[in-house]
Amino acid sequence: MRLQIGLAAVVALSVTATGVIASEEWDMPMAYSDSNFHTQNGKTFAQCVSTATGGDIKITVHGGGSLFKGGEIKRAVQTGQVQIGERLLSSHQNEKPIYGIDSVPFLATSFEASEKLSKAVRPTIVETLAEEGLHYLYSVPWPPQGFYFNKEVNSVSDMKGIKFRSYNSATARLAELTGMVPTQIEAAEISQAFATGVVESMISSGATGYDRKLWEHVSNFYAVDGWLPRNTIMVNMEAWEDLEDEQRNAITACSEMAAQLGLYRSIQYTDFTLKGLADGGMDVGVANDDLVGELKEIGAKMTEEWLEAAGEEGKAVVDAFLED
Ligand code: PCA
Repeated sequence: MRLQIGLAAVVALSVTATGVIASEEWDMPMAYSDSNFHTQNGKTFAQCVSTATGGDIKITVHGGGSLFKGGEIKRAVQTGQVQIGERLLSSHQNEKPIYGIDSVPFLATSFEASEKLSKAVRPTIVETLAEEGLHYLYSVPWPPQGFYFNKEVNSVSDMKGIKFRSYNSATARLAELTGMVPTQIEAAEISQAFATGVVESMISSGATGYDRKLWEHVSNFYAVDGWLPRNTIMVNMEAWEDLEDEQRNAITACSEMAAQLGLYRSIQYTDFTLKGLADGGMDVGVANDDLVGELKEIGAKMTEEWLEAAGEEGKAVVDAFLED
């Protein structure tokens, strides 16, 4: 008799549990083209979550800015229009300077350094995002940044007056300090902006130039390895808190997997896409030492400006990163 009661209790409990674990369908806007490794990685993450939760949480990835454009994604997640999304966090540096730490020129210039900086800043970013109603899941670096020009460029003076595509306030500032004229344009709109002559130059990864077939518009790529900006995947805090512990654990495990896989994909994509630019007909090389020297001076000025904006909090992270 006692045993029967026990069994009944177990059954009731699992029914209740099944009742509580409602199935969720989440939309995940991403700003970059479907073929891009970030988007592919987001799809792997979504698949992992679906598998790990036995299909209870289904995430639909919307690539190429098709659901929300890059600039709208953070807000869409914050306001609960979607539950999850990916954003280049440095584009929100004007809201919170700490978000721009990965775009400080010449601070972290390799994949290894990018990972180290990301680890050092993570607690601060987690906290800052939480204050904004967002839960941090993981971030993935873009390949190192280099310049695209439609002519040979050997010094900063060669850049004067060039119409430059920026993607965050750091790239706009870099343009100003090199005498170029910046216009902020999302990656999804790059091809059109170059085709119509709105811009004629940019700094980005080989990956984005390859995705957008930049060889149709420009002739030269100069590797500078200025920095490696990162895309961050974040969840609306209420949606996150509404989940069961087991579901959060499953998503956290998939996030860790996706972070590692994304890093690997980014490294792989670096040489592949630089070769792709060359195959497309571009002159792909490394910026000369004089030019790099001039850019580093500008970088030092921008580092100072960023440290001033980011205050004690930013300085503590940079110090920890440099000491490690
Ligand atoms: N591609 C993105 C950000 C950095 C990168 O490599 C872009 O150009 O918008």
